[in-house]
Amino acid sequence: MKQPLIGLTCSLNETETRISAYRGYADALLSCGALPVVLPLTDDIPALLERFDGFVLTGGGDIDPRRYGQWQKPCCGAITPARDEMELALARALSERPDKPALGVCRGLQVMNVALGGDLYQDIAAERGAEVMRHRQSQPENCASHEVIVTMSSLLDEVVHAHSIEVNSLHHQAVRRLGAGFEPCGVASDGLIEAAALSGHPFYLGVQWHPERMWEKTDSDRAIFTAFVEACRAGR
Ligand SMILES: [Mn+2]
Repeated sequence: MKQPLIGLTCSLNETETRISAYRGYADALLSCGALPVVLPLTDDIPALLERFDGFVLTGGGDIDPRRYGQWQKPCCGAITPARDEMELALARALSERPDKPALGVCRGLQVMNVALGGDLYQDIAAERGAEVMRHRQSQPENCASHEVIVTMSSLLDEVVHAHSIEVNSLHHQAVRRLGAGFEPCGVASDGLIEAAALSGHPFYLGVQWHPERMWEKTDSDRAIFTAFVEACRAGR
């Protein structure tokens, strides 16, 4: 059986001397029969599309708000312009490639949304205040802290086969206005968008939580990686 080659976008450290990816992505993908590779920061997106069967836009820090038409507020966190540049170009290119599955995790969901023309809350607590619940959990990262209601017949529903799933929550930003064609497929009970998929694309899915920290013990999170790898194997 074909072992899909999966590119993982990298984090960049503060001194911009190291690229890395959280180990859970690699372990989850290996466990599903894929071969994950951490990508460099490059503007040669066509070369990546040529070689890799699918891509994970990984978690990380905040996107420069200028990328979505806002000035940076004090509540926004640290930004990494070089990473924004590469990931936004990749996410945009992937939106036009139905044969290349894309999975966005946390920042990755936000990158997908901004690439499609949407925008973000720079800080949920500062901009939405008391009307939303706590999305930066105090529990350990591999424990669920809130529910996500799954949109019936959405891609997420096809993947997890559930009306509701329990997820961890390690974010301070969130999708505000959705980009073109990006449709919500999971929402928290306070109404915040927790998952979205690009209509017309077989597998362009972003989730606001971190399945790479839960997949070993949570069926719905393991199912996300399994379905993604299956889509990469099929080249759809
Ligand atoms: Mn959340």
